Amino acid sequence: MHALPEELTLLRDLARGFANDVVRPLAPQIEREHRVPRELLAQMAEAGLTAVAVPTEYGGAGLGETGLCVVMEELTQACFASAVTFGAHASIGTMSVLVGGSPEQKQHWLPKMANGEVLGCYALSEANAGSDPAAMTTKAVRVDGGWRIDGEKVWITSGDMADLVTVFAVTDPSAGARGVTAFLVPKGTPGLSVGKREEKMGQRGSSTVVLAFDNCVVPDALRLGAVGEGFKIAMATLDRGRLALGANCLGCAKEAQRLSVDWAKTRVAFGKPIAEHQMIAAMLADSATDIYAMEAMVYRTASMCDAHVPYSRESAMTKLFCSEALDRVVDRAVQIHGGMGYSAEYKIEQLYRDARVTRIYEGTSEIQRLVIARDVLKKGL
Ligand code: COS
Repeated sequence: MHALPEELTLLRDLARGFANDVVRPLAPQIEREHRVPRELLAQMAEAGLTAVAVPTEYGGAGLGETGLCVVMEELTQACFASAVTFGAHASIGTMSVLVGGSPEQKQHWLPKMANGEVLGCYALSEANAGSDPAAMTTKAVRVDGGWRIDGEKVWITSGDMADLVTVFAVTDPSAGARGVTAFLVPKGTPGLSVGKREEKMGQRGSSTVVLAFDNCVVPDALRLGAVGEGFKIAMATLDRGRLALGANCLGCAKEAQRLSVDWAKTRVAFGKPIAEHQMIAAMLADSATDIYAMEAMVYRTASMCDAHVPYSRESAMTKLFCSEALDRVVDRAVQIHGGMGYSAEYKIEQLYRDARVTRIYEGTSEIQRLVIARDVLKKGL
């Protein structure tokens, strides 16, 4: 484990205690019922976890993206779906308001998001605009005193649980990415409805739904950022989200490795624990090395974000590397467990399924390579 400053060590201990005492015992039920209870989010808020990355002037703990990564890493070790549900709110839900909000909007919403009174979510993707969100067709047109939003967003994590949706819509169809504007839509706004819920390969407890906007009118005061600035807000929020997702991957990889080490020390083959067979030991060594690199990337990039230096490329690198390294780690974990790694009776099978989507959501590996390559070609090394 890397060295953390004292306040983050305290946070890690708090998050670890919460993850082990509260989340871990619930994890089997969450997987069985495909549902993270809303009460769990309330307990996370009560423990102070939803406030971690919110600045102190808005009622938060001011521990930045580094603090958020610490929490994400710990929660994921106990239950990936719970960590993702936490992230839909505390990462991209809340951070979109921090990134794009006016001082008044931040003053109004962030304290409530920090204390869990208002749960956020982030609605960008559409059925025909996933990797290329500038191709979105959800539109917002000016009406008396505000904006009317029409369209459908898909793959929205916690869209059914959220009290406040950050949604991106086209306000100038001729302007491409520069014609997108962001809005906040509170739950209960007429015209906002929750549609189909996805049945997924993994992270089954985290809800993933369609959000429909039909003649949904919001006042101009709920416009987030300037007209035409929505795409940049979306991307800057994803810079943070991708980094936090790296921390999810790190947590999941640690859990898989811990289970693999325990298994390798106790499972006997050819008269000795399989850990004493060099081919198994080599797998453990490779996973340990992957985990070390993941940890280094997550916390280095988080420190860049917190120091307000440009980190989009590094965030994409972290997301890319961590999601692909996680795949290697869970794959080795299944291999080390042999038949038991393929059995639904053991957690490894779930971790293998939970891990797969990390190479897809919040930007596929291909998109991360595109972001990195563009930046390298523009700025050099
Ligand atoms: N932060 C702030 N602004 C950014 C940015 C970032 N990280 N990335 C891009 N922008 C700005 C650009 O500077 C550009 O602004 P100007 O028009 O003023 O120059 C604008 O946004 C458009 O950028 P670009 O031309 O690079 O847009 P593209 O349409 O080519 O898209 C990619 C860029 C592919 C990187 C983007 O569409 C993307 O990330 N796609 C994946 C989306 C995704 O992750 N979806 C998953 C679901 S969300 S949970």
